[in-house]
Amino acid sequence: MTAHDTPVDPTTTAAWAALDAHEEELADGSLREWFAQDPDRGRTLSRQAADLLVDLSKNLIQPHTLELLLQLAQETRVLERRDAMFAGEHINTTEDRAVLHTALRRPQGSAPSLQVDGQDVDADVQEVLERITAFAQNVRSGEWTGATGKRIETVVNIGIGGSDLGPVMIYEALKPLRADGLEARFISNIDPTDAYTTTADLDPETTLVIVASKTFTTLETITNARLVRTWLLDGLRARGVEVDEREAVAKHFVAVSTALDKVEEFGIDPANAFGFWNWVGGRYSVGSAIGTVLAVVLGPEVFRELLSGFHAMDEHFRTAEPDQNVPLLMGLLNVWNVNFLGAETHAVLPYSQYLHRFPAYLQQLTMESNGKSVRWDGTPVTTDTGEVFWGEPGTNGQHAFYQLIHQGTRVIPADFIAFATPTHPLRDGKVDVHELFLANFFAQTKALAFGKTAEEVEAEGTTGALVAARTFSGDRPTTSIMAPALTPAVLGQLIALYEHITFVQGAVWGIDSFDQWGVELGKKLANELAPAVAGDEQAIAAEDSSTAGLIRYYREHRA
Ligand code: G6Q
Repeated sequence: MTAHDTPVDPTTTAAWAALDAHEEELADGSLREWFAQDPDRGRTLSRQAADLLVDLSKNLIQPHTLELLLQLAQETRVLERRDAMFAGEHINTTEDRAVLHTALRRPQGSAPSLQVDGQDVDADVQEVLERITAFAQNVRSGEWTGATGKRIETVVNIGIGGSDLGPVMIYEALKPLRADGLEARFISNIDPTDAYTTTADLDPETTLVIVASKTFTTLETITNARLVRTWLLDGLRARGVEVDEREAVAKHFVAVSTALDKVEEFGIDPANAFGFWNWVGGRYSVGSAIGTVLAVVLGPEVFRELLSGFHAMDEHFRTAEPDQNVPLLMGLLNVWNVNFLGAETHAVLPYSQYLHRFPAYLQQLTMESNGKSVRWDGTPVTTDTGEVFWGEPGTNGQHAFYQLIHQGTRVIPADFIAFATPTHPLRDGKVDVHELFLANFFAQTKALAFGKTAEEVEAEGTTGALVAARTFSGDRPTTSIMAPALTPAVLGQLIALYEHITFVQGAVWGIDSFDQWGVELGKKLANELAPAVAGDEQAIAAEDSSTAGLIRYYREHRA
């Protein structure tokens, strides 16, 4: 396959027609029936991918559904596209780029080495990784100091979107592993509140700033970087430090970017910059130098363990047989849920407080990748694409929006994620609180699958109209994902799992999951509106009546 081949229209395949007919047959069945008919269903529909156990059995599928979905994958040439991605073909057609986040995770010495567009990708990756490792060690050991000779205590990462969400999510997830006396903070929003509140209580003498921007032109990031540079220089001066600006910036600012020329223009010494490459998409970049903040605060060994987890899932996706290939099956299952069962959203519900930013991270990964209406050859898509991803950690969600998942009118497939070993094994008297927590996980997935019939409600003594209100239809699809513990490697596996699920969906739908023209538009428009917002009457008058009215409101009411 070449990356520019016309995508196969999935709706014209034999598998699609068969899935349509199959969906009608299945509509008469139920999870209660299917579990009763096949007492081994839980096992036959479970799979293992690296350290993850993935139980698909509480989805609205029969084993034959998976066969038909795999046929759909074959007819839409998903695995050929996967191989093209791993080989470095330019499958990001609208930007004419290779898509090689998987190369960031290849272990040192992988053979044969990966050559793409005339570059030894493996050598490039290892070189940057070694520089990051050395830098992280210097900061952690105290060898690297601020301008006044004090060791670094806080690393502030300034970035947005793909240059923020991954690092924040992973930092939050692995916080227990951070070094004593070293913390990370993140500034992303151009709302000045973000820069202000994040730096308000920091000591500039012990603060190191990482400006993370692939393009180094993003308005939010460059503005925030300038704000923090001013904060830093003013702060040092206020302490009576004689500031040589260049020297102070060199000691307190490093950069991560693919545009090293722009880094220099900003005033950061290129010797303090870590590069990556245009074949790493922003939302796929946390395994690149974008993860430098993690290598510093969590440690380079933790960062490498994370990469090894990513790689384990990459290898699973690249080599596992289709019927055992978890990202392939889960991606196809999402297609089934969206295109055949009519799901419009997908909940991700981690039973781990440390994963509280995981749904937000996945929102960018999945929705920026597959929120598209045209295919990679510019023709319109032929069916619904990208569902809305959302979620919150359990059990908090149970006391809020789960009501709609249990008894609402919409089908909401949900992924439940949990870990056997707690990070903090607390007891409440004799009760192991983690067991209480997991009991909720098991209870919810069970209730969603099997519901509660009117007879069961009546048997408890309920009568009249209340019976209907207390009845649960069941047949609400869920996937359960379990792992031994939330280690860096397991987290890497989980992230790569969702990356590849997203890839599979995009490949079936024929879309370029690696561009983001919708984001580019927003970046451009905000810059264009700046004169009007600043009060240029002619510019305001040129706007539509709604935008002009809102800008005038702002100008009149600003205190
Ligand atoms: C990700 C998107 C987008 C990007 C941000 C930041 O895939 O392209 O979220 O990461 O807009 O861009 P920079 O890293 O270039 O500042």
